[in-house]
Amino acid sequence: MADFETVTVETDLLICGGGMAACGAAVEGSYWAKKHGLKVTVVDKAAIDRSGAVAMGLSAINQYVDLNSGNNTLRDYLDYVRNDLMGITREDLVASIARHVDSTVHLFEKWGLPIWTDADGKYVHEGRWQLMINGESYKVIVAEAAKNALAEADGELIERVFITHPLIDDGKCVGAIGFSIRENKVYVFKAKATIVAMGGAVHVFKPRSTGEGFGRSWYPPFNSGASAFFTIYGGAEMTCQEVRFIPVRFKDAYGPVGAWFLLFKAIATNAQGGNYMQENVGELDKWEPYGKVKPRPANIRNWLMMLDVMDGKSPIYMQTADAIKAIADKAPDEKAAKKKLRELESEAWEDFLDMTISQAILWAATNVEPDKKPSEIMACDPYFIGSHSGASGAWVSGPEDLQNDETRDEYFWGYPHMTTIPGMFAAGDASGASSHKFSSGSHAEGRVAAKAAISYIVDHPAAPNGSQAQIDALTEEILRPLGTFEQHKGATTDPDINPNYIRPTQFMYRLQKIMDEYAGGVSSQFKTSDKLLEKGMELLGYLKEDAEQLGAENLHELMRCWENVHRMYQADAHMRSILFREETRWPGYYFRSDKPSIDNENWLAFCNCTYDKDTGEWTMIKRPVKYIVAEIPEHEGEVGG
Ligand code: SFD
Ligand code: AMP
Repeated sequence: MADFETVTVETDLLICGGGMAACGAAVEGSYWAKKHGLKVTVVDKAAIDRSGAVAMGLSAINQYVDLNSGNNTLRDYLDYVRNDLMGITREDLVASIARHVDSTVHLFEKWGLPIWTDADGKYVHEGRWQLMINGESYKVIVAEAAKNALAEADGELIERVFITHPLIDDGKCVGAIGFSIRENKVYVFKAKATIVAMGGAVHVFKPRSTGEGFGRSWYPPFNSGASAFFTIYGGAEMTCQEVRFIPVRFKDAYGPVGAWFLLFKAIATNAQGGNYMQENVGELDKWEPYGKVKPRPANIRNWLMMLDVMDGKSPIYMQTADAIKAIADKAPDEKAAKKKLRELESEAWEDFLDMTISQAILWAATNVEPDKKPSEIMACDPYFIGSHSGASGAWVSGPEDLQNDETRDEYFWGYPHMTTIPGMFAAGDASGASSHKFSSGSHAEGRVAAKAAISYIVDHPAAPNGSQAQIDALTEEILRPLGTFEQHKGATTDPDINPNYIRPTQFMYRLQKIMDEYAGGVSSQFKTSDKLLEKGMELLGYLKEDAEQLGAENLHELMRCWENVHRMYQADAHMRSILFREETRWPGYYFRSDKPSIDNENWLAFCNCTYDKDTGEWTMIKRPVKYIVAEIPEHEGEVGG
């Protein structure tokens, strides 16, 4: 095996990831770091101009609370999120983000993001909380602002370095370790505070798109659970690991549906033309009180559709043509109607060209003209994305001013958005129980976390000392797959078939098969049970043993190895949490056939867990759900506000 050089980076604030949350943290963190003469370092596995979930762009900003208009209050947004997650949410965290998100959106516009405006110059809303944008270059614009802020504060950006593990010293987070995916270098980051912002996890479950379409997914396959593993392995308390997100998407190329349901006011029907949201309304009685709220929670919308699918009433269609016609028919005359039709057709295509290009390609490949015929939609494979309508992530402290006597002891421990490990903060998909933050809210959460991390550093100025023994042990473990492959590659004529090692793709297929069949994946119609989960966890145990035998031919494969180890820990936390929560609370996300109903009496609670890396033991913890009752102090501030 080639020799590896070790590069040690000493910094004050380390930001792991270069996506939406990290870019927010870089901008805000650099502002406060400059004031205190501190250094900020951002590290990403890719190039941040086009990295993470927003790499391809987006066609909407899904969190804009519009507080200044007087149309909405923070309380309105909290009620929306609490109901959409069937009661399980940290209102203090949702409020902490929601009171800053509008200012973040205004910054995006100042930095050059085209937000649609109407004839009066007002933002065009996709829905009550969502704005339409021309977002193909969204990430490039946000990354540029982050880079400028870093440069202005003498910070640094390190790209193409894959973070694998946290460095922990005496129960505190003192940095991170990883390796370059371009050169034979191990990177050791020593930091006084670290923000985890490496996104969520995809491909833990077998995707619907297999074979030639394997790479297709809605959430990006290159977000592979690094945040979850970093916090789990560091010993941080995790929350809502059972709350996966299953988005309904245009079939086989994963185009989002929000613009169609909200902006185009389209309806979806079963193959017989039946509107399942109306025809299955009786089912809602079973999921009180959340089944009856409006808008129906995202999982309930899924569930009513799945009932028709299980009844053999597929395909399910998004009635795009009817929706476009209904809007065009409102035009004053035929000429205006024709013009409106062309406008709508281009908006329909742009919706995907700005965000999920493969959907536009598949539409073209299957002669779809959205103004002429409907398109199939379906429920996707499960994702772990705490920033959308899922909730999985690390358990973090709320801001002090949003606590009350009920919540303070449970939800506040010193620094907003800090995990239970001192010096380790989390934002975006990395932090849990604060759903519906999306791209803008993740950026805002990164800002809040960075400001808090700088205060933590000012209060704890001592230089971090990651133990050399820990660094050496982790370096050996990180590089081991390269040695394993090198040592055994000659044992067979086909490098893929070798009794001495398992290659990362084979490892991932095995993980996905276990999750798909035992933890309620696509092929088991999202259903599982205690017996299935227990068997799945037994098989996951063997996979964990086999992880010792991972083999990597080069740096790219080494990254694939660690992506899959990260996915495996996300899978483990997921199965344990579904088993721990003895009810079905999110039909449409997963259904426990041994516990088929919601139990608000016993399970209106958070399902948390911790992992001890030294013993390999998991501990499950039940935490109370407490809501904010008092009037919520609003706070609108520019960077540094
Ligand atoms: O409608 C490592 N999202 C949407 N949000 C919106 O506001 N509007 C939309 O229209 C949205 N739509 C949408 C969305 C996402 C996707 C994929 C599609 C459509 C197709 C959601 C947002 O994108 C999402 O909420 C935020 O991006 C989450 O932000 P954050 O920061 O938690 O994750 P990230 O941006 O993916 O960044 C993660 C970064 O980490 C890096 N990384 N770096 C080093 N080492 C490792 N081991 C790492 N692992 C990962 C990544 O490279 C990345 O830079 S709609 O469909 O929902
Ligand atoms: P999606 O395209 O599914 O990611 O949704 C984008 C945004 O629209 C998210 O905020 C969703 O919660 C919201 N949304 C999508 N479909 C509906 C619907 N049928 N009713 C209300 N909100 C929706």
